[in-house]
Amino acid sequence: MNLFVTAEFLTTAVEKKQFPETSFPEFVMAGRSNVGKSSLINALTHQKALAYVGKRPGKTRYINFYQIQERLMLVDVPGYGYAQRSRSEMIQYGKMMDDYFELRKVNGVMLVIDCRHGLTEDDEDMREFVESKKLPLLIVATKSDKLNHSKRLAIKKELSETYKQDVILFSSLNKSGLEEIENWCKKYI
Ligand SMILES: Nc1nc2c(ncn2[C@@H]2O[C@H](COP(=O)(O)OP(=O)(O)OP(=O)(O)O)[C@@H](O)[C@H]2O)c(=O)[nH]1
Ligand SMILES: [Mg+2]
Repeated sequence: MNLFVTAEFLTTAVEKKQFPETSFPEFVMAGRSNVGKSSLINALTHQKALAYVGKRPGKTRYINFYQIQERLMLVDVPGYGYAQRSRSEMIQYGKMMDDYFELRKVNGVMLVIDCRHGLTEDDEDMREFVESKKLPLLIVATKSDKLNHSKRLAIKKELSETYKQDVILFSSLNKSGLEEIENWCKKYI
């Protein structure tokens, strides 16, 4: 059975007191705005509109928790690098993310990047942060439908060699890579 089917929206949190009182293993999507984190959640849960997907960046503003029975949690967080945020929003965002990683039982982090752009400076910071917390990290290079087969192979090789990290190419349009991502998660439950 697919790991994340039967997922249901549980709650949205702006600050730590709104975090749910669950302690199931959580997998969280981190990444820049507009790379496709919410689309990845929809693909993993086999639902069309569980997480809100938008054409413009900055669609996910808060931390959204999706619960899978009494077992698991998928967590969608706002993307970083979204320029339209005010200074106070940026501070609130940083605090919310720090609290998230401090307080939750995170079993794995998916660092979602656009396969055409590689890791930005913000992504590098996130990668180092996750490494410092000794959490399992998977680089999900999404929008792979935008590249041809040989480009996809070359990018996967380059990312794996550069970061010595698990890398999966993914497309929320044709769902390639979906099973691989699920299998990665299964290793860390
Ligand atoms: N071609 C293609 N487009 C995608 C893919 N994944 C997401 N998109 C598109 O990219 C845009 C952003 O997708 P989202 O899933 O909302 O991105 P996000 O990372 O959640 O964005 P924020 O919530 O702003 O942080 C939407 O227009 C999606 O349809 C993909 O694999 N291939
Ligand atoms: Mg989103």
